[in-house]
Parts: sequence; structure tokens; C-alpha cells
Amino acid sequence: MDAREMKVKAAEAALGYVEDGMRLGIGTGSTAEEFVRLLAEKLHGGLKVLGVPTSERTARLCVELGVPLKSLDELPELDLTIDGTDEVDGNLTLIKGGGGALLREKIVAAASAQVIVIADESKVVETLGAFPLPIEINPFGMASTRIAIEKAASRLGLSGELKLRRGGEDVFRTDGGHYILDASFGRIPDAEALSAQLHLIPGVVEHGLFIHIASFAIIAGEAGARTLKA
Ligand code: ABF
Repeated sequence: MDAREMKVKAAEAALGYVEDGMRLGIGTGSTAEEFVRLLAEKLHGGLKVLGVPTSERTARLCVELGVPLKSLDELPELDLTIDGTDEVDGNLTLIKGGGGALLREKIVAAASAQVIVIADESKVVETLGAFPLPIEINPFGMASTRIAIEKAASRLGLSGELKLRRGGEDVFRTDGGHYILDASFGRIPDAEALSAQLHLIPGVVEHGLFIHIASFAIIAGEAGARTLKA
């Protein structure tokens, strides 16, 4: 099974949790997009759901495939969100935001009664942090915010490069117009402590650590899909 087939397997398994009439948060990234494709097929077969996309990119795909969408303001409470991840550990703590949609993903997930993470085995880690942690920041005062992040990390014994994400020639902008610093800490042994420190910094809009948000994960590997619970 190649990587794409594993993503499809995880997406297929997640589709089994989607019920008629659900208000559905729809994630971002290549795994979530496999889910959107399968969902669209099911909708053509008669299933009815209303989706809230976590990014403009996902919204475009949904529109293209005929998945009916609402804004989160129209549907402020959701039954289920299905989204991908960059890393997941045994406590179901995640690093997300490689696709740049972490803020909307976190807002949508927090508005959902249940959150199912879909991923292939390569995303499962013992300790988070090999994947650089995306930190969404306000462009104003970026240099000060960077220093504040470095100091906060250092209080926790963490260090590493904070790289301003680029999109081609330009600085990458999120759907909300913010910048992203990708923090290569290498290891994040205490995600809760780092999250708390980052949230104290005014220029930090949000970060990619998702703690106590996922209900469970569906992990696809060579042997098929398995459920990962905390
Ligand atoms: C989103 O897409 C993210 O939060 C994560 O950054 C990324 C995962 O992408 P993929 O499924 O393409 O690996 O879910």
C-alpha cells in the first residue's frame, strides 16, 4: 500500500462515523481531501450533511465536488470534525498546521462534539517535535514575538530554529492573514507547558499543539486501519 492508499483507508474508516443530518467540520490537507472525495460520493448516494470547512482550500474542493457548506457562524456547534495531522502521540496530542490552517482547524475542532483524526502510520510518534511546530503570529511586531517565543522555549529547556514560512517568493499568509513561524525544537516532552507559555505571548495568535482535542485517531498502515485511543 502506498501513502495515498493509506490515507484513503483512514478516510474510508472515518466515513463510517458520519451519520445522516450531521453538522460536519471538514479538515485540511491531503488526507482530509481523500475524506472529502469519499464524502462527496456518499452525498451523491443520498447521505445528507452540512459541512464547515477549515480552510479556503478545503472550501474550494468541497464546492467543486458538491459538498454543501455553511460557515461556522451559521453552524456554531458541530457534531463531528474529521481532520488530518502532522504528528500524533500516544496521548492523542497532535502537531498540526503543516498545511497552514491550524487556527481555523482548532476553532472548528473546539466547536465539535467529536474530533476524529485520520492519518497514516508515518504520523505516529513517541515524542512530538520532530515535525517543526507551526506557530501562527500576527505580522505586527514579529521580531519581538520571535524573541518572546525563544525565551519561553528556553525556560522549558527547548531551543531550535524559528523559520518564517514562505510561500514561493513571498512570506506565507494564513487564511486569516497571519504569518507562521515553524519551530524546530526536535523534541517537545511537555506539550501542555509549551502551549501555556506560547499562549502568554500577545503576538502569538495560535500554535499547532492540539491537546485534549482529538476524540480518537484512525491510523492506516499496511495491515489496514486501526483506532488509536488515549
Ligand atoms: C492538516 O493538514 C494539518 O493540520 C496538517 O498540517 C496537515 C496534514 O496533511 P496531510 O494529510 O497532507 O499529511 O490536517
